Amino acid sequence: MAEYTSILIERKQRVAIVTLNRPRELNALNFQLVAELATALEELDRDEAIGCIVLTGAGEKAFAAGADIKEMADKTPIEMMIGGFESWERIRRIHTPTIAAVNGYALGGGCELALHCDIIMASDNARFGQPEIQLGVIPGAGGTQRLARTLGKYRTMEMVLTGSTVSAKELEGLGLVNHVVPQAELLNETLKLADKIASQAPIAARLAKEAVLAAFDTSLQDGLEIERKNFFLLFSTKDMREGMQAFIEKRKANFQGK
Ligand code: CO8
Repeated sequence: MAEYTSILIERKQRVAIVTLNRPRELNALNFQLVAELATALEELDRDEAIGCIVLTGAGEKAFAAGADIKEMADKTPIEMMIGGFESWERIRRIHTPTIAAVNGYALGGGCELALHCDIIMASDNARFGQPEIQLGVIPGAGGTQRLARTLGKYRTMEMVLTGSTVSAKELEGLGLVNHVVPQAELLNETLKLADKIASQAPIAARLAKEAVLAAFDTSLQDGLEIERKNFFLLFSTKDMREGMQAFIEKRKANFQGK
């Protein structure tokens, strides 16, 4: 693995835990951190031993309190454009299932990073928000689009136009957070879910993720087409033979990722 200064990586069997590690700045996302994160996620994505990636923040206060305002404050539009925004596109293209374990504030780019993940677990003290409007800007890493697709127009407008934060509990009810758990149990509960995902047939998990994400990018017809093609494609895998044979023989499947 490459050397990283702003993130930590830990492996637990088939699960990788990536921790945003700038706790004194509430894990504010400077350009270096986001670039490191993109590189690390790509490395883990290529690693066949990893079946699920958990993303969390160091400390008890924040997942990430947004883009680093001190770094951004005197930037020009061109500097913002060439400063590394493509890292977000790289994060978006990760095939391995990802889970955000949101352990406190997920604000601005921090909320958007959680929204890049496939599942969002949150501690009971977690708060989400897009406070950019209070800084004279708007979300820039997908917040307006991903929130609108999940929460609908009206709740999204309220969040984006006021910058007010919303509790994890409320967002659980609105379908944006999968489960809210006490902070002390967040990582363990997330790892249980991650283990379960990582124990599935890996190619099926990737193609399932791709098919679900297609629902956000394509028409229903195109999405159905992608699902069907992925479904047929899986009949070329050894894991599909193994999964069905194991069912017939009433034993646990032993998936190999082939
Ligand atoms: N950037 C830089 N430093 C930060 C940030 C941030 N986003 N958030 C917190 N910090 C720093 C504080 O400056 C402080 O440092 P210091 O001790 O040196 O003064 C330290 O972290 C602790 O923070 P606070 O003292 O403020 O802690 P509080 O508990 O009083 O408050 C809050 C916690 C409410 C989270 C508060 O820190 C806050 O409001 N933070 C800013 C939240 C925000 O506005 N986020 C949006 C940023 S804009 C954005 O995300 C645009 C996204 C565009 C795409 C992504 C590109 C990467």
